[in-house]
Amino acid sequence: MEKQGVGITITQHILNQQRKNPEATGAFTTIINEMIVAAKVISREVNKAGLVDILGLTGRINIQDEQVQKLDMFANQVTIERMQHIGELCCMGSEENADLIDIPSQYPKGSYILLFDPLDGSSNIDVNVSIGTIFGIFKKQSDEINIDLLLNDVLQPGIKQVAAGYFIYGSSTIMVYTTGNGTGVYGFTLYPSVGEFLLSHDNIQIPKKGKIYSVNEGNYDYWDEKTRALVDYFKAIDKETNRPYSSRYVGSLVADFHRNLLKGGIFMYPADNKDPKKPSGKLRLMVEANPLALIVKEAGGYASDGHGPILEIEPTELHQRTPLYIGSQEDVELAEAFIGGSKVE
Ligand code: AFP
Repeated sequence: MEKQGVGITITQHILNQQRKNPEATGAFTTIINEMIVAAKVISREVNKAGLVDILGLTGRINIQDEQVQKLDMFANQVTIERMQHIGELCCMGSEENADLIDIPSQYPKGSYILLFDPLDGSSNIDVNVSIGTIFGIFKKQSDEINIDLLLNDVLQPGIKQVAAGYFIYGSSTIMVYTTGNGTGVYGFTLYPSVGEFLLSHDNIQIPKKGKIYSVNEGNYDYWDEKTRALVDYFKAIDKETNRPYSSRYVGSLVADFHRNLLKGGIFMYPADNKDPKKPSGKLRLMVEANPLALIVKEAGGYASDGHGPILEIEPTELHQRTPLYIGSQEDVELAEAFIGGSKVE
């Protein structure tokens, strides 16, 4: 018989996953459900951004020394306000806040830590290119409740994330998430007419090798020789290895990552010598690289800093940056061979 319903909703999917895990308490379902509410609100604002006076810069500089746009602040505030009352989080960390964000005393605290980039790719807001929200969730390791002492619990390697995901606000609004441990990666599309995220990408698997490389090649002269050799390799003509690769880069990590996750290929943000304050490149380990690294691993791909797995980096700071090579397993291993110096062309 033909299905009369709307398909599998995200809530239904999470509940099904939860039932497979006898230890699950439902906390995760609560966290994700509230993230979805925040994302729906952000998505609505992004969609009407061209119509109201919300575009443009606030003139403020954030902790990363970048100009903060109004929608970034809005997305940050909405996420904090939606997540602080649910009783499952002990603290949050946002790309937009220098310090950890405490849970106000009127709300109960839980044992999970939410780290997020509220609006990734925000320099693309004004030009209608897809932007997104990225998040990773850790479980607290200690019994600590004092916010000043919680940083040690937050600074865990990415492999310890209990879940990670992202929302893309583009031609449609999409959510992709994983709960790690071989449970797979699932994508849901927001159907505005029913107001629900419905399963649209079941058990996503990234091709082992791709044909796309994504990098800001304007930084070529800021890279070291090994990085340049890697990019030259992707561009060189060689029928046997299916080269040259195609170049695709929009400058929104979520959008570039999502395309390569579905089609295969490699996204890179290498270390460079453009800014002495950022020798490891631009991207942040805790709110960008780690969540996407867990997702790509679950989808059969790989994420590296050029020398080893992103997920095994022991963080030392909330806002630390890392070089990032992420995507199809064979392409990222090839990048490691170049960056590590074992492959030279
Ligand atoms: P913005 O949020 O400032 O637009 O930065 C986006 C981002 O963090 C990431 O989404 C992109 O992949 C990367 O920076 C683009 O950086 P470049 O403009 O240096 O290529």
